[in-house]
Amino acid sequence: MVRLTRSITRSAAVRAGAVAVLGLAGMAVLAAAGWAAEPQPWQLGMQPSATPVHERLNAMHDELLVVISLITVFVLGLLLYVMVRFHHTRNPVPTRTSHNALIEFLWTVIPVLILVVIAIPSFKLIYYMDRVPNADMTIKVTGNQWFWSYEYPDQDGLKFDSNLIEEKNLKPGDIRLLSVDNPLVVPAGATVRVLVTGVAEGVIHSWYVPSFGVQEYAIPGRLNESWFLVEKPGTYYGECNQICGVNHSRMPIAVKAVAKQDFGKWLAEAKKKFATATPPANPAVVAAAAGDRAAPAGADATPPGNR
Ligand SMILES: [Cu+2]
Repeated sequence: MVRLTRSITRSAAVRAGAVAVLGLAGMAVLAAAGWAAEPQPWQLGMQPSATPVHERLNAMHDELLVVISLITVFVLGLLLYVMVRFHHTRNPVPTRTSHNALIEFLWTVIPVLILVVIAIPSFKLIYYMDRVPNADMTIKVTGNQWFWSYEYPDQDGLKFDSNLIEEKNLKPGDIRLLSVDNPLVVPAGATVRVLVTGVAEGVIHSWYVPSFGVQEYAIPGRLNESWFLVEKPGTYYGECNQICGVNHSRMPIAVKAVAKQDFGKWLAEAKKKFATATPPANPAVVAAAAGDRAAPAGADATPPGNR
């Protein structure tokens, strides 16, 4: 019986070793292949960072992984020790100890200290993500059912819709369920403020680009703010990650970061391509129309911040 147990343990150990070696080999292959800023089959870990925010998120994640691993190993060690040392065969008469001031003090204070150590970098990062440093440009993102619209308020209100490319229309290099007809284009190296909202008749969406570390809810009637600075030119993909209805999986996000001079060229072309037949709405006319609708009188006097 003892021999049987021992041989089972040995074969289990061999199996565990083989799994570990395979896992490490898989990670090495993935690392060697390099990750694009889109999800990869069998990918482990996060997408490579495209922005300073994501670099910090990644670092924070790695730090927490160390903390959580140490805690897990420590607790597992304690459990195993207790199971072996105080097994009824070794310890037939259990102690009746019920209080130990020193241990109770330690197991209260040490977790508090660990939480403080985690909270300090966490708050620093939250404030770093929240504050939009002097933005070079602003982009307004609107969630529709089920596609995104992008607007460049600094560029004469340049505005266009971004729709999924259907599977039958995919060209070589396109990615199924991620490529779109009109990606959002931004200059690499520029700080971009993103304002995210949803159409009034719509539902809540979420503008999420994993490699940017940006996830912002698109809520009808609210304007949420975030920012990103894409360091290298390239195409970065994301998806709506707020379950929003039947076509939730069909409203991907593609952001193309281009060199500054190429961005100027793209802007000129885009302004022609997306020029609308009707001129931009005259603000005075829009205000008057809003006033007509505002009955009972005074309903429109709500300060914008309270809406
Ligand atoms: Cu959505």
